Amino acid sequence: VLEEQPYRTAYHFQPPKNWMNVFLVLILIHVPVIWHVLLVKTANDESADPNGPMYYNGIYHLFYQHNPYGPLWGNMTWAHSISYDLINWVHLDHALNPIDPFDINGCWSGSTTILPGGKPAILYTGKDTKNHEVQNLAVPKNLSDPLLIEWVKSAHNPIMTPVNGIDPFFYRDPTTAWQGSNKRWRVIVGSQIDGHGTAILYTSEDFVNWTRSESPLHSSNRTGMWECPDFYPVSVEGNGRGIETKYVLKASFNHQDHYVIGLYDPKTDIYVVDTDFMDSALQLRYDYGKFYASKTFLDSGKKRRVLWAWIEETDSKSDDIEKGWSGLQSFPRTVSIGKSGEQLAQWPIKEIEKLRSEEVNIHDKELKGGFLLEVVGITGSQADVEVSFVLPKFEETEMMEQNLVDPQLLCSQNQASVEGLFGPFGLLVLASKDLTEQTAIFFRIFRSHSKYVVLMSSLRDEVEKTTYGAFIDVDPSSETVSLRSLTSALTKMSASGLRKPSGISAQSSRFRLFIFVVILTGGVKSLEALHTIDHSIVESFGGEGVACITARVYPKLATDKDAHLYAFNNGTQSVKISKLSAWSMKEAQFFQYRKEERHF
Ligand code: DQQ
Repeated sequence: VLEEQPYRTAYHFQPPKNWMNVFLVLILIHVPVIWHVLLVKTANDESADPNGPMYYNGIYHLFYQHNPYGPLWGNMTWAHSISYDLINWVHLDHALNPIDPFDINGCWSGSTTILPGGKPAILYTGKDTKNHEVQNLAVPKNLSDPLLIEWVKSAHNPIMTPVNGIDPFFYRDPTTAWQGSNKRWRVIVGSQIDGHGTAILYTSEDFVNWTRSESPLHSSNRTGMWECPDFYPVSVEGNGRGIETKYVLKASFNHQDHYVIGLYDPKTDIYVVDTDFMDSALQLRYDYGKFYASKTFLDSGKKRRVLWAWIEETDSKSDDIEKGWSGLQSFPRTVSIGKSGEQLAQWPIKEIEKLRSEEVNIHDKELKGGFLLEVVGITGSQADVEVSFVLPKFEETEMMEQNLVDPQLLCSQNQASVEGLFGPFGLLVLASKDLTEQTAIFFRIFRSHSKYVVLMSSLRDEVEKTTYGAFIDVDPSSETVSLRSLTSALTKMSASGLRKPSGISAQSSRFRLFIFVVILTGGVKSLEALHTIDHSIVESFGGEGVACITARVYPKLATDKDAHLYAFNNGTQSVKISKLSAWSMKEAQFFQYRKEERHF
């Protein structure tokens, strides 16, 4: 199966696909239920935006935009899966099907809210008979069902409509609702008004009758339509003011998820942002690679906020038809305010450690300029890698000619093949033995005015040539910058050793480039990175999670047992790997729930 499907992931969430003629029994200990479940074939699956993730009565629910009839976008339906650990999943029946006049052309994105008394409710966008966007309500059919399998749509639908200047084609994706100080419910809906991205604010007493507020919660004349807005509190340690609560507003536009942080007054609904969308040089984004239509939820059990996102394919539509599926969900990440108090920090949820198996460690290994070190003993196509580099003579860095520019541009001019002083150094993941195929994730250090700049990059194949870049703003007192990435493979590497890289070349037939630009304002001596790799996806975390880059990679040679992992240094100066820990990753379990086989 894996040979036929080298790009299916092992531990990233995907809808069911492969039919296996085995009967599996899953015993779930949290409820006195034994389910008999069967993996069934559902060829042709498309999955997109995560919708309404929630933690409810000890169970994680994930709904998502899903095309049950084909591998491309269309026939939008809310698919529904549940989990006890956010790793292993049971796929349930669809929660919302587009069959009513107010959603006949699609059940588009939305959110869940847990109402007082523990009653969950879905707010979602329906494409109605005229293809207009309207907002609808649905609630569980039977609250005593621990799995909340069936949902009923409200008789009052649609409960919000595009009137008074709202464009019916730019009006969608209601957020999780929250209560302001007068206990009235608030919700925002993404829109574009006079060409400007807008979060239209509504309030309600009863969750059914909604009144549009005079002013939107926020808008920006620097962007167009805001899709999938998200709005939530974060605790920030104020300068001598103790802990204060700030609010994050995320909007999806330009194929990217941008956020702002600000102060929200629950009495007046006035939201004042620190720096507006597209204003700062940093352009705050969750991820500087492929990462869209994301949504967070409060995990009240573990007291953390968890982030999901749609990771689209970057191959062609005909590739998607051939492989019979498209779309992944990111590995769930915790999200909180970073050390600077100005950026969010993300990290794969701790449960990822449950998936780690074989472990390899490298300590205090010098990587001379121009050398390559193979990391052996783990499965390179299915791995989690943490690496920390130390820079011995950090003062001698190259000058950057211009002021800081777009990190993507900066990096595309300084690819892994271009020799520098410090860097490029980093990892080659999903690399073939002869290095004709590789994904390089690397640091490159420059001095810019009084700052050091570190580029972190990765190379990809010919499908999409986009290079990704991220700035990392580092606390001057910190001596460490961190980065992490996750991968997935099947065989163990057999040999280790240092040898001169011969194939790190921009002319390589298949390569990909990610960039992390780290702005160092202090005496940073070490650089850490975390990479998670899973067959066709690499997620990298830098700067202790303030800069993340996710990319899809479609190796032809470096698949499964033929995927290799290397550390490399293509600069002239030596760097030292102070520590590298890599793990093979186990597969997550996915089950298909079948109603008739549920026994109490
Ligand atoms: N996807 C949904 C919309 C949303 C978009 C439709 C974002 O509701 O705006 O599938 O990817």
